[in-house]
Amino acid sequence: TQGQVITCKAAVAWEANKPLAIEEVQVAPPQAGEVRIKILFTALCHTDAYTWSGKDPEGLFPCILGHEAAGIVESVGEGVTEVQPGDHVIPCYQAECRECKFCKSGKTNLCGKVRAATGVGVMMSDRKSRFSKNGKPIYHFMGTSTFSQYTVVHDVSVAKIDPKAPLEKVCLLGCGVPTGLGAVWNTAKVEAGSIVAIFGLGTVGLAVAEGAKTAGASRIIGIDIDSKKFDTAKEFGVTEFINPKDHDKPIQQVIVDHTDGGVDYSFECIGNVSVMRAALECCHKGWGTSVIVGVAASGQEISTRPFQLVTGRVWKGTAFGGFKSRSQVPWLVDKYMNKEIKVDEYITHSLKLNEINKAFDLMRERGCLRCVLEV
Ligand code: NAD
Ligand code: AHE
Ligand code: ZN
Repeated sequence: TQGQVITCKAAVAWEANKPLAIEEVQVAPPQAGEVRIKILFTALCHTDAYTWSGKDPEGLFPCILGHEAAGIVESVGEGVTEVQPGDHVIPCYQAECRECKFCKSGKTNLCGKVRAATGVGVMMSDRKSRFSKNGKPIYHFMGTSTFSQYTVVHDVSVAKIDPKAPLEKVCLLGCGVPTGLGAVWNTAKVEAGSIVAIFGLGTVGLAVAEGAKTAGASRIIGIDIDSKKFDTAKEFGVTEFINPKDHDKPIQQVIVDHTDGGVDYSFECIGNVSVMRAALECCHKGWGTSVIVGVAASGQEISTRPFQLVTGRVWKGTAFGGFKSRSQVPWLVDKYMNKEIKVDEYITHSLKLNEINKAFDLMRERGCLRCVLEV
């Protein structure tokens, strides 16, 4: 198949909110600096649902969504040296070129090399898509497009991993789990003994709990409007639960009252701008730090009294938990293989690619964390 167009199945989002359609699509060979990957397993993340909803300002249709996956390199374009056909890989929506201003700064995991192209659904070299159906182009998504049996990505967006790792599990290390762990370890740098509050106990929030537990947090307060989340959350390290629906007072006040003035660190893992405000305002005066992880829709804005920051609270955000993707995803896979981090525990459902609409329905149901699709 090397050098040839591959026809394969993919779930195409033709329009916002219209059910995805399983289609035969054409996938062009990788050009210079590109890698074609046979995707074996992909999970669904709430960011896929967000873009599909039409609320993502970068959402373009028709497109092939998906960004939490694992597969095997099928072929590589000219000049690609770090991976070769047969390598087991995780596509990374956050690239790492190691050459750009961002990568060299030592201050961020964001990479500038291909971001301009991945934000508009094309490849960097010719600003064109490698996907088409009957000659009509279909946009890429987040530089990954994993809801397809084959995808083409930039070489700076591919992490080569231990071939012994089970791909049906480690696909989760493409987004949600690293995001939560890294929000604690890299972005907030939570110290032992800290009091932590987590808003939203989905996959990302539970991974924050796991990260906080390993960092030695003394109290881990989980806040969710779905009390069913509390039983599972205990297994991930949450020590106390608050359902805002059980209280008349604003949730930030409830937390401040419970913690002798506020928490050391808080994490918003929902994507709700009023909860983001509460997450900042439940932080302790003088030092409390709040990290925004959730993705909010186009047009949504955060607000608080500047006095909250004047009096020492810090507002931060994180993308992919601050992890350098190509360098650190393989390390996370090794940690999983050594049983140092959970992954299996986040997988509540497994389906086939052609059941993808059912998988999106499941995401809205209680008890669903990650659904993994066999592609
Ligand atoms: P999820 O839907 O599984 O989890 C969200 C949780 O929040 C659910 O348990 C829900 O019951 C709870 N919730 C909803 N509204 C609430 C409210 N008002 N108060 C308290 N709890 C509430 O989602 P997820 O997959 O864990 O993702 C969480 C967010 O993180 C999404 O916005 C996603 O797009 C974003 N995300 C960001 C990054 C990043 O790099 N920054 C990476 C992955 C995901
Ligand atoms: N196009 C969206 C951007 C949403 C966003 O912030 N994405 C996160 C990853 S979410 C993964 O589930 C991210 O990494 N952002 C950094 C980046 O470079 O996109 C919007 O709302 O505009
Ligand atoms: Zn995601």
